[in-house]
Amino acid sequence: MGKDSVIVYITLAVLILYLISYSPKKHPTHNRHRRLKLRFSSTFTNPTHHEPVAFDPLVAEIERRREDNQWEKQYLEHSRPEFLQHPAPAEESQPELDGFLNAEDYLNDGDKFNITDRLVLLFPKIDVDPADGFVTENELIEWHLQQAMKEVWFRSLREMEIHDKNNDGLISYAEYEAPSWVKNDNPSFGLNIGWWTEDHFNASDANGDHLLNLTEFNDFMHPADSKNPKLLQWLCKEEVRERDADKDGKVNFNEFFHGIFDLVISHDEEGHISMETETPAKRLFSQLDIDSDRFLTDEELLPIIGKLHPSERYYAKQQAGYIISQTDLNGDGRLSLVEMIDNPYVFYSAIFSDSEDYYKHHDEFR
Ligand SMILES: *[C@@H]1O[C@H](CO)[C@@H](O)[C@H](O)[C@H]1NC(C)=O
Ligand SMILES: *[C@@H]1O[C@H](CO)[C@@H](O)[C@H](O)[C@H]1NC(C)=O
Ligand SMILES: *[C@@H]1O[C@H](CO)[C@@H](O)[C@H](O)[C@H]1NC(C)=O
Ligand SMILES: [Ca+2]
Ligand SMILES: [Ca+2]
Repeated sequence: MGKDSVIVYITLAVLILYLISYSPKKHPTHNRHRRLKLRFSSTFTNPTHHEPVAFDPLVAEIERRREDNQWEKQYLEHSRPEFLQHPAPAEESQPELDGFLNAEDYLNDGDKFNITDRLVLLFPKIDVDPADGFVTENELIEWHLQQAMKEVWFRSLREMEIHDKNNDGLISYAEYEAPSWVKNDNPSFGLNIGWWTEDHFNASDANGDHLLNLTEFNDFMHPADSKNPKLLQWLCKEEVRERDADKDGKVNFNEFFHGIFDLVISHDEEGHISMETETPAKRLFSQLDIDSDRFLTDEELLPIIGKLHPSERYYAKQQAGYIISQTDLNGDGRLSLVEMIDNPYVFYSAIFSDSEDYYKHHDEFR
């Protein structure tokens, strides 16, 4: 080793020590560097649990690959450090991620994953209706919905591969194995009693061939997002069964008020119903009680089933609303590229290491 390189190394070492000791104080709190953290989703073990989708499709892709056991294995076996040199692409093509020693290091390396550049790249993809240089709440909702749908299909496809033992692209009930927590006799699981049963399976089988193709299987996994009337009816029946405390097969006002009505309020997108008093609950109850027998049947619950089991659109709306509230600094209800670039972490909040609380209220759903 030459004398010059020794000097270079010592200089570097001093510089690094200086940076380590000094940098935390240098950054103002609101702008401190926050480490982006990949999530391991629990949706895999409990598919109806909901988590916010990644705003950035590239992050979603990394998360998906990282969750994928095969990729995980591949990435341990074939880590190829040369890929660490490759920056995130400026165009749509996905980078070779297989070799990244640590995808999180990649996300947190400003030279490879520059959040400003990502937002500049993504902005015109979101600003489409119309493309006027501003991102509206509706554009954000559509964007998140697209990302969520990709996520949902990916999960259903992977789940399908696990269950489809004869590899014919269809699932029979014999092939399907309900998750272990379904069979668990633990009383705390009692509420979920009808899920993943043969009844649930049959209702998902739209064309009645006793097999689920990917569309039907995806509906099976996400009944609230389904358009299949048989499945929606099953979901309503299931709702009655869960709420029916006195086991008479119908929902009376008390059973409606404590359980169903709270959920309707918390998922009311327009915020019309806000008071938690009996009056609006009674009004809604009598609206739903078509035959006025003072009980709600499964058919009568159909109009509000989307509020009891929020759809992906509901969550997309929630995420869009959150982003606007945090980012729309001039209060005109829409986002300019400058506003987005000034608040980059809002868009990556789902993967903040310190974001765990933001979406905690989602946990109430199975
Ligand atoms: C990201 O790129 C922008 C220019 O596009 C640059 O101004 C900024 O310093 C870069 N940030 C990092 C962390 O490298
Ligand atoms: C589901 O459908 C199959 C085939 O028609 C039938 O044999 C089975 O009894 C049904 N199961 C339930 C729980 O309805
Ligand atoms: C599954 O079958 C339904 C008809 O029951 C059809 O509309 C749908 O396109 C099929 N999905 C796939 C992925 O083949
Ligand atoms: Ca099969
Ligand atoms: Ca009852």
